[in-house]
Amino acid sequence: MLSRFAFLRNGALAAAFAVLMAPGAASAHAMLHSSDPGDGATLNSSPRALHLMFTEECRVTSLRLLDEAGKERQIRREGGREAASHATATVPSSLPPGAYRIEWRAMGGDGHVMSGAVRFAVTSSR
Ligand SMILES: [Cu+2]
Repeated sequence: MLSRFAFLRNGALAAAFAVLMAPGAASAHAMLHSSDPGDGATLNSSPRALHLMFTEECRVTSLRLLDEAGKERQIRREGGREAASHATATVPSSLPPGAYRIEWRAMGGDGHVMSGAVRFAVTSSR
């Protein structure tokens, strides 16, 4: 009986997922799904890398890290420039305490250009 309950529950999840993935939702263009550091995060040490995860594959055409003075900090993009659902950049030198902004720009599979920013703070560097 347990397996039957599991089957029913999976069926309900599949139905809920089908609603979420209905044509209206699926035709929406790619958006930022999540990031690391997350938007609004406060870190007690400099991040070694920045990760952006998108809701679908897109081509990230610009990825910049700015400090609170608006000065661009060096980061190094990882991986190729082909469409992907995530983008990663390493942070070669430790960031001093302060507020930072990751500014990104990407083109979705439907040709729409998206852009956004993720803000985070570093409270002490180690
Ligand atoms: Cu779009």
